[in-house]
Amino acid sequence: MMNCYMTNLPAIASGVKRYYKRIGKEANIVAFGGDGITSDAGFQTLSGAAERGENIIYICLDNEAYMNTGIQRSSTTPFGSWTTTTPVGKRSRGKERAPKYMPLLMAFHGLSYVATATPYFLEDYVEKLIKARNTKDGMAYIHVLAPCPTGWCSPPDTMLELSRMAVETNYFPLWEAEYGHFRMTYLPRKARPLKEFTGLMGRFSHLTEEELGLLQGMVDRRLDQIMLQCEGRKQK
Ligand SMILES: Cc1ncc(C[n+]2csc(CCOP(=O)(O)OP(=O)(O)O)c2C)c(N)n1
Repeated sequence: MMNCYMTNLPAIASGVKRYYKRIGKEANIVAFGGDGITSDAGFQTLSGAAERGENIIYICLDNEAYMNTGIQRSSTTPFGSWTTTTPVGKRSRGKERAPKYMPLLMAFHGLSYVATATPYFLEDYVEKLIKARNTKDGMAYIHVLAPCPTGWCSPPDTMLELSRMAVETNYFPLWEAEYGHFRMTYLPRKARPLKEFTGLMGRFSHLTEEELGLLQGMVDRRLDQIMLQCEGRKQK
């Protein structure tokens, strides 16, 4: 176990892996980073390590804001969400921008393995961890939606429900890409209305029907982008 600066987690993990290789030891090196590290402060070193094909397992625990410094917005904070730096009041209605979708960005680096996961779908997550562990020829990246009741303004016991509803509403689709071959690992038979997810949290409670519609549009477009990758495979 080793701690490092936010900006250089992927570089440190790469170095540790290379050291073990040099002394002839097989070791799985697992890097855990928040969404702030992954999508903002450490994005450059992560992209570099991915492009070099470093044989590490990188797990992003995405709670959609910089939580331990006081709930500031990150690149993955969703549109409309309240955070302390995207307040809700007369002049601001939460985050104005769409989030950066890290898992697809990482897949487009040409990684050996990329997957999304969330704690409610635990068996799905475990299978993905096993595939990541078995990846011996490049980076394995797993993007985990890690609900944070404190930062999302919901009761403390709602963590698993948030995790479940994020998937059932298609807010957070579960998929994997093995060597560029995309596959949905779970697809709700009939998606639940987005409100059943957003309504569980105070961070979205100010949204009007119109704003919710905009967020729904972003959710739909993201799913379309993922499905396009899966279908591209079928056509071959
Ligand atoms: C180079 C650097 N800049 C700033 C900080 C201060 N800092 C510590 S934790 C943190 C927020 C991390 O957010 P995230 O990666 O999303 O993880 P979370 O707290 O949400 O789990 C920041 C800015 C730091 N440790 N190192």
